[in-house]
Amino acid sequence: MSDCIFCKIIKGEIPSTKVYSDEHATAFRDIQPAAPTHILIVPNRHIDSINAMTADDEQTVGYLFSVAKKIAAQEGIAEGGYRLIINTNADAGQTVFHIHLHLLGGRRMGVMA
Ligand code: DGP
Repeated sequence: MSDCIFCKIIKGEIPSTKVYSDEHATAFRDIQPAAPTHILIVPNRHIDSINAMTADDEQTVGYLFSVAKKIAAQEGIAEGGYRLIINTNADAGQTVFHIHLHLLGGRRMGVMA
């Protein structure tokens, strides 16, 4: 999508601190980190949200978790632990409508709100 900020990051049209990329997914540091490690893992193909997912997207979205596992090890937080979150629509606080998996770690997480 031409006006999607994450599509622009994937294409390198706007700057970001990328930590991983391959033909299916890209990961970069969140601009407003909520933890010492806060990385967003996104599919290279634009999908608005989990609500917009179709059966064809299952592999792509599932793959984000494999990338998260790899990055958690790379960041040295795999053993200590980490949290993976996908916000969907307003009540969850989704602000960017391109599916993204938040990888949070490097501190002890509180109880989920
Ligand atoms: P969410 O609330 O789940 O939609 O999370 C969107 C996240 O995206 C939020 O934590 C801030 C981050 N974000 C928004 N714009 C940018 C950007 O231009 N660059 C980077 N690196 N992160 C962004």
